[in-house]
Amino acid sequence: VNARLYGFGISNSTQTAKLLLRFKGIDATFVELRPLMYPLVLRLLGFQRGTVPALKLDDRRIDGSLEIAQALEAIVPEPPLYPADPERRRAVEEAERWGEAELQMVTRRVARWALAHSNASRVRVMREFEVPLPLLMATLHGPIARRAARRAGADEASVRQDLTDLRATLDRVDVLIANGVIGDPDAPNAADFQIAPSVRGLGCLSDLTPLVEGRPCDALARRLLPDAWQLPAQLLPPHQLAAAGL
Ligand SMILES: N[C@@H](CCC(=O)N[C@@H](CS)C(=O)NCC(=O)O)C(=O)O
Repeated sequence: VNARLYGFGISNSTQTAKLLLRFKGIDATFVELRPLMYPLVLRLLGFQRGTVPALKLDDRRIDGSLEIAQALEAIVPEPPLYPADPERRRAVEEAERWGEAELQMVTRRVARWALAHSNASRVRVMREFEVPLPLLMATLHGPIARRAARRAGADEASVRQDLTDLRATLDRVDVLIANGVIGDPDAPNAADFQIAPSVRGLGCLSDLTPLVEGRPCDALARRLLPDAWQLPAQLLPPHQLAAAGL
């Protein structure tokens, strides 16, 4: 098959699509989109949703990480993304849907709000990544960051709730591992690939690393995604970190 994946590197759902393609042994061309214009670019390319990941598979256009998993499973059944046993399969599908609909959004809201809520946070990121003219670039990126946060529904209150619930959210992933739904190194499944990037993304926010580090879900995320960026500390303000018990 001819596969072309549109996405961007730091996006959790793009990482899911990359893991799925690699697992199925499909050598896709990766097209890295720029954060500002990509919803429009994707629509011009004929995709419906304007979100990443978006996959062109021969003549088909597939939006969304869940849909990509299903399409790949249909054209390349081996190795399987879902267990053969019906009960185990239901558990994996449920975990995958939770990872896609809820966990992904936690990482997305927290990360986008961290960049949107203060110029000082953006300056820290620009400095960390040695972007030239960090003060100017942080200011210029303010409107982009705020719009991205709004699109994800990330505001003061939703992020406070995400942080209040964060330990319980990570516990839920650890329970999935303890119950054998995900985390088998010899037979990773669609839920592993859906959940790991969002856990990895939370751990990469240095403010939150202490909450993630050392957990079974952290080990799983690091095993599947050994290379990751690390964002500097103090992107989230103290009152929000207090909501997470930090
Ligand atoms: N649940 C969808 C979510 C995809 C999604 O929202 N991706 C983000 C990037 S991580 C995006 O493209 N957002 C579009 C926007 O901000 O307008 C999936 O797994 O494919």
